[in-house]
Amino acid sequence: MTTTDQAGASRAGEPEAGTLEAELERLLSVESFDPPAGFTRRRPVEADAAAAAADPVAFWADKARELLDWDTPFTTVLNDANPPFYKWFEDGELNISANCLDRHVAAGRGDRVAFHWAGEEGERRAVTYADLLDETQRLANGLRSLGVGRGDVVGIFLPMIPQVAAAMLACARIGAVHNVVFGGFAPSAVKERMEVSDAKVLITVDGARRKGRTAPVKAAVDAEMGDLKSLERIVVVEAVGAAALGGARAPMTPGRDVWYEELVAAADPVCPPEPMSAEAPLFILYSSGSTAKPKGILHTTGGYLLGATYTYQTVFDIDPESDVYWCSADVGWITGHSYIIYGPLSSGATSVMYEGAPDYPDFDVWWKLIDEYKVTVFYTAPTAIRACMKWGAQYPDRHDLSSLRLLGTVGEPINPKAWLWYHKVIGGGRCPIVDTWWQTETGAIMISPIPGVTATKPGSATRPLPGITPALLTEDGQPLTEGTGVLVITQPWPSMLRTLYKDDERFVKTYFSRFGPTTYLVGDAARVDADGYFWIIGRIDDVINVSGHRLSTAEVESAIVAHEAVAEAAVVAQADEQTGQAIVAFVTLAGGRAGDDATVAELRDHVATRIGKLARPKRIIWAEDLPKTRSGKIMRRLLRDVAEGRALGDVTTLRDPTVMAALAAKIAEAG
Ligand code: 6R9
Repeated sequence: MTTTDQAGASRAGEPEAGTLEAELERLLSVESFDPPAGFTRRRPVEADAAAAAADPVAFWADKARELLDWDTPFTTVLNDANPPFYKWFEDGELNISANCLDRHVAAGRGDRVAFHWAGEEGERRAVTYADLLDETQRLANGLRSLGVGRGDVVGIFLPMIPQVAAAMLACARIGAVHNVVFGGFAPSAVKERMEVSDAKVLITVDGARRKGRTAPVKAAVDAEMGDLKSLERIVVVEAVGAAALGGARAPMTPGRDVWYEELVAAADPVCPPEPMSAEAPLFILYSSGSTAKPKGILHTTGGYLLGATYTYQTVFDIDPESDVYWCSADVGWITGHSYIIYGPLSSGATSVMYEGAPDYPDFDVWWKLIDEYKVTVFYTAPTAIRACMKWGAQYPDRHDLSSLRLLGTVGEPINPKAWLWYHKVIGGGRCPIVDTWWQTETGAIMISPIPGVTATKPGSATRPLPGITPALLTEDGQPLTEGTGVLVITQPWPSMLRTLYKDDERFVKTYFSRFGPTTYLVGDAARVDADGYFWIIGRIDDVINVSGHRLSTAEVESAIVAHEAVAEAAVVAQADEQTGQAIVAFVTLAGGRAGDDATVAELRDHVATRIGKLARPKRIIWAEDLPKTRSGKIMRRLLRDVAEGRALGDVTTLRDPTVMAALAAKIAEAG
């Protein structure tokens, strides 16, 4: 692969011929990409779409029998008597950890690697299915000895280490409900989530490493959690040890705290899996929503596992014999739950689990790991791809990425330029890209290309998967076959959320009141084109109305970042006397370049040529960095606040809270 560093390519808006930049510019005019000729599917899918279209409920029943092992077969498939409280496979019983572990070991595949774990300082560890089954059984018994049983909530606050998989599966084994909190959250956020979910036990770690430093997690947890009544016990993984914590092991409170390693070593190694009702709660996950109070999204056993397993195998076309899969998300997000833990393990696949950041010890660490483990399928987020673009193609170019056969993205709309960069620089032009649209609430991927089958259009998640029925409605609920509208799902699907934990009322109000109890309100706006392809525009509140024309922040952002000087952009609306709303763009330039008036004019012209004059940003604010949540989503709400001169709201959920102060200072300076 010969590519050129993009920084070398920019000359007054005209990329030099033969450079990567010129090639990306050229590709921006290509609307649709057929499945690459060299890509051969490993799993058949032909029959699924027709079967699902003919009878979705029967389709899901067939898949549930084919893909999952049941202790008690179900006789009813969907109970829709009391919408929106749907039940799937309700008289069936199964255990998720048995589906993820025992059945593979029983079939003689215990030696297969479940996780190739890569530590931040270069450590390597291979965890086989047999290893994980052993640890899961012991931990399950250990948790039982601490009084955890069916229906009890167990908090999990762990970094990306193999114990996090054992912790989740141990809960599933004994019917406990896990509540994983992203390891990057502050202990106060952990406390809030433990409190609202009545967690009885918390599994955490002595310390967590990040980019060469060690955070004393247990000490910080202690400082917050002290007075929490419901929390009876804390289990502590000794991941970093005394030396990394300044000489002393993590503080332990006698009678309450127990070392994970001691608990596991002392436990009975055999723990038969509990047969669970298909509708038994599996986990609660607090969503990174745009409102202040987090929503405790509740998923149950059978339908969730079916959704995760079916979509994992279909969308990532996984052959567990030969593929090496890597999802770079954190297990603390739904993507980690469904596509690091449950989908891959239920399928018996081999994954990479990486502890660290993409830019430590150097910007090429991801590509180094892909080369080392010969990763075949890689799944990441657009924001990460844009960061890699900013660092430059020289980092991936240092490594052999020819093992890759399929690439995926998730989390936000991907702008065509990042899509094309991913396609060319990482995928070498030969890997299909699956842009997967879904949510914490949906449990599993809903709209996505099927690799090898669906022609892709950069920026579109393409078409719904079999058995999934998205639709567009106008503001007043009229169906739209083409154009822009509010995205809904018209029929229940197995992996849908069942409720918000202990808050049925908010569940109904949030998702099933605007268009009635049988129509799921997604919260995103979308466009459907003449080919029936879905283009997710963004959250409903991210749509900007300029002079009566609806524009999406994502669309304008995409146009801005298509300019070769731009690394990243976020667009928000600002109230405007003339046009109702006006567009404000926060822009980070590539290569640390500083913005000037000429660049402002150039960017405005650029947007005008790409979308139209009315999409031109009224203001462009140069930003060294943009405010992002820890999962990498740009917090436009905060940008609206600074743009409109309001006091800064809560910035504690930001990955880097100082970003906002820097932006506010910049705006004050500009007057
Ligand atoms: C899986 C996940 C859900 C929201 C969703 C939408 C946005 C996710 C997307 C996408 C465009 C994609 N989103 N995937 N937008 N294209 N491929 O991210 O779950 O954290 O709950 O976020 O993310 O706005 O509504 P979650």
